[in-house]
Amino acid sequence: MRHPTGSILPLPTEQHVPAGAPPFILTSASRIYATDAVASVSTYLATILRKSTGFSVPVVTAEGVGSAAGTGNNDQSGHDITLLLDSDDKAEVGDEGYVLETSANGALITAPTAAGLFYGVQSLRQLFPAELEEHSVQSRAWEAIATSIVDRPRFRYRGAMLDVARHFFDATEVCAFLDDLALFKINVLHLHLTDDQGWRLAIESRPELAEVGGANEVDGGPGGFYSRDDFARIVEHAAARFITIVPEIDVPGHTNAALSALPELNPSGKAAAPYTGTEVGFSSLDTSSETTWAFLDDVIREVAEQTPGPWLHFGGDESHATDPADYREFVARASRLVASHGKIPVAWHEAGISTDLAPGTVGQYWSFLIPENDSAERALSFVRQGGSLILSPADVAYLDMTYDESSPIGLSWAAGSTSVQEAYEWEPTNILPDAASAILGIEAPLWTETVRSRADIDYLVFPRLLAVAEIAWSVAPSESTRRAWSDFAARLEAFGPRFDALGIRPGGTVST
Ligand code: TNX
Repeated sequence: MRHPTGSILPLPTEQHVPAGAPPFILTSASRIYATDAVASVSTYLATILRKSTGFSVPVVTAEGVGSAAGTGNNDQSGHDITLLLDSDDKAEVGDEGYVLETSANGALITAPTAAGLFYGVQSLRQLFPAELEEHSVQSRAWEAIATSIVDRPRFRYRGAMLDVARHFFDATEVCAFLDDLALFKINVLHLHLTDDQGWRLAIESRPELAEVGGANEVDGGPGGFYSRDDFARIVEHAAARFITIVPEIDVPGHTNAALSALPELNPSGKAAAPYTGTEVGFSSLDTSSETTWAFLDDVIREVAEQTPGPWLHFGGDESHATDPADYREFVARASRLVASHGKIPVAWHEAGISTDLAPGTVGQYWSFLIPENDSAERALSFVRQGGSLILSPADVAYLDMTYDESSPIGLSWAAGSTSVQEAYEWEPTNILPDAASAILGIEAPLWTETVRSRADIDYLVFPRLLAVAEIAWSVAPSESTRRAWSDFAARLEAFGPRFDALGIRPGGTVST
C-alpha cells in the first residue's frame, strides 16, 4: 500500500472513503461554526488553518449551530466547518471520541465533549495537504478528501514522558513538545522533574531546591528550573490541548539534587556534592528522619497545588541505596502523603513490593515485554491494592533507546536498540495477562541522559511516538486488519511531508 490518501495516525476506529465523492474545499470564504462552549477548540482550529492558508477563517458562535453539515442552517456553505457538541454520540464514541464527516457539503465534527471535538480536529488536520502545517502562508488549493470517520480511544491514559532533570528543557520547549503530542491524540505528559542531576520546579517553602539543585545537568551544563509561572504556563498550554500534566518528584532514590541543595536532608548535616554523571541508584533520602518527611510534605503539597490533573508521581525506581525494609515502609508512607494532598499516587513498579500502599495507587511498569525478575509480581501488587497500571515496557516503549547501531544518540540497555517496527508491534494485554483489565493506559518515556536539544528530542521521539500513540488510541490488532505494521508503515511514509512542514526531523527509517 503506497501513499494512501485520507490516512490518519493513529488509525481511526472506523473510516469510510466513498469512491469518487468530491472533496471538502477550504476557501477564503470558509468559516468555523461552533458554540461558545467549545470556543477553545474552535479558536485552536482557526489558528492552525489561518497560519498556512492565509484565510481569515472567522469563528461564528451562533447558538443552535446547524445540526448537519451543509443543510443551510445559519447560512452555512459547503466550505464551512461545524463543531457540534452532541451528547447522543456518547454511547457510540464515549467521553473522548468523535464523528467526522467531510464532503462537498462541508466538514462536520460531532462529539459528546470538547475533548472529542479536539481529537476530531486532529484528524481533520491530517486530511488536508501537508503544507497545512507550514508556519507561513502557502499558495495552493486546500482540499480534504471526502470521508466519514467514527473514532474513539482504546485506552484512557495515552502518555509521553519527558525527563527534564538529566537535561533541562524550558517552558517554551515543553510547550512546543505539547503542540506535537496533541497531533497524535496523546493526552498525558509526565514530567520527570527531579533526579540526581537536577531539581526543576521552584518550591516556595524551600527555594534552595530549585535555585541550588536546579543549577546543573548531565555533563555540567547550566540546567535551570520552572518558576511557578513557568509551570502554570505549561499546565495551561497542556490543558488547552486536552493534555494532563503528571508531575514526578522521584523519591527516595534519584535524590542527589535535593541532597545537594538542602544540607539538613543528609545525616551528616552537610550538603552532597552536585552530580553531573549518568549513574543511577547511588542516592537516597534518609527515610527514618522526620526532617525528610517535613521536606516531602512541603514539596508534595506545593506540587499538588499547582497540578489540576488527578495524578502525582512519586517515583520509587532504582532505590538501590535505600535499605529494602526502609524502602517498603517509605513508599507506603509516601503514597499516603500524596493521597492526603488530594492526588492519586503513581509510582514505578518497584513500589509494588509494599502491600500497604494508599488504595488505588497506580503502578508504572517499566520492565520488558517478558517481565524480568519479580517485576510482574510487583506490578500485580498495585492491582491487588485497588490500583491500575500504566505500561511502559522498556524494550519497546522507551524513546531514549537507539534505533540501531548508527543512531548518534540514545542508550541501548533495554534489550538493545528499538526499531520503529519493534515500537509498533506489541500488544499491551499480553504483558501481564492477569492484569489486562487493569490497564489504565500506556506511556512512552524519553529519558534525557543523551538528549541535549529540541532536535535531539525530535530525533528519538519521532516517529516512534506515533507507534505508541496508535497502540494507545486504536483498536487491538485482532479487531482490524489495518492495525498492522504494513498499513502503519504506509501511513507513516505518507506522513513524511507533514514532519517536514512541522519542522520535525524524525530519526528512525521505515522500510515497507
Ligand atoms: C532507567 S526506567 C531509569 C532512569 C534512566 C533510564 C535510562 C526508570 C524508572 N529509571 O533513571 O534514565 O533507565 O533509560
